[in-house]
Amino acid sequence: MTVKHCKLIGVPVQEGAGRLGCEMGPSSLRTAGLAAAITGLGHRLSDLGNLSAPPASQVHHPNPALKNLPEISAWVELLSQAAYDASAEGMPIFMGGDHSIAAGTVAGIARRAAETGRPLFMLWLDAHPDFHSLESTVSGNIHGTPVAYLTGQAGFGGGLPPLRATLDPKRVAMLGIRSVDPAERRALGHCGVSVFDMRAIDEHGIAPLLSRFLDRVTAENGLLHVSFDVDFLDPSIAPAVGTTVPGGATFREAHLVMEMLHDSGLVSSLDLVELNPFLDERGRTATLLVDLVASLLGRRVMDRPTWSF
Ligand code: 4U7
Ligand code: MN
Ligand code: MN
Ligand code: MN
Repeated sequence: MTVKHCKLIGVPVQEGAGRLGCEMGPSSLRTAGLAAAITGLGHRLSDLGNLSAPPASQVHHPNPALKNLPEISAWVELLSQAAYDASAEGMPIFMGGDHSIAAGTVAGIARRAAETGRPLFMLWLDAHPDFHSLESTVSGNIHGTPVAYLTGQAGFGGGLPPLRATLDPKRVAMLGIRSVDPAERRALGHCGVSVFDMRAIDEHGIAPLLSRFLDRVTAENGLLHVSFDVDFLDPSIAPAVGTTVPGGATFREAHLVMEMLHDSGLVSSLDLVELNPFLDERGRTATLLVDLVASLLGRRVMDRPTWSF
């Protein structure tokens, strides 16, 4: 197994979500034993601590529904520099925080990738596509917008910082999608993102969908960022999330995704977002996330193959 240098970066942001609590995500993941799970697999670990909230930016946007735009805009600016710096070496793991943090983490990673000349791919594991613009969002919760921002869609000018490098929507795959707003559906219809919704998973199984995407990353010698929203998982196994949507990924589907990602050797950075410890039941969601990260980093039952047909 390849030894990785994992860098934990806590990002206590909750202003992008509709309710309080995601700020405690990094603490909950540490309490559930994330560091020990990583070092126990033989990897090197640096816990870089939590980033501190920057002063709010002076930004204005005509959509009156938007919540906490000056705070989130400042976080995105700070995070894109932090992610750029952290991605010079090793594998950054961003512990959110709500999903608005991806607007910053992936912006920084994309800038780094552009400099290295390798194409950046992104796997978006979520119940939601988070494909609103600042203009189309109805809830005004900015955690519903990062993918549209990162792929350079219109409707962010004057609100979030300009991107130094955008992500090619054709290099984005989404898995687990089951709640899409009308404006998102329209925008996704013609932009090139691969949306594997729950129906696709039911019909084809999660493995062939994922392996086709991973083959593309391999063929282009790409880097792969994984953005893991807790609501990708079914709420029956992961209750600690503000936006529960029934019919999510099962325990085994989620582990299989992580195991396949491990075997691909492609993952270069990771977000763990939307964990709301205030809504958890005796830490079970945080513990599940730690176990999923362990699968991503090489924990396995047996060394394959130990069977044949
Ligand atoms: B998450 C929503 F209306 N689309 O815009 C919105 F359904 O990071 C949800 O994926 C956004 O959890 C969910 O508020 C953002 C809603
Ligand atoms: Mn999300
Ligand atoms: Mn979601
Ligand atoms: Mn959510």
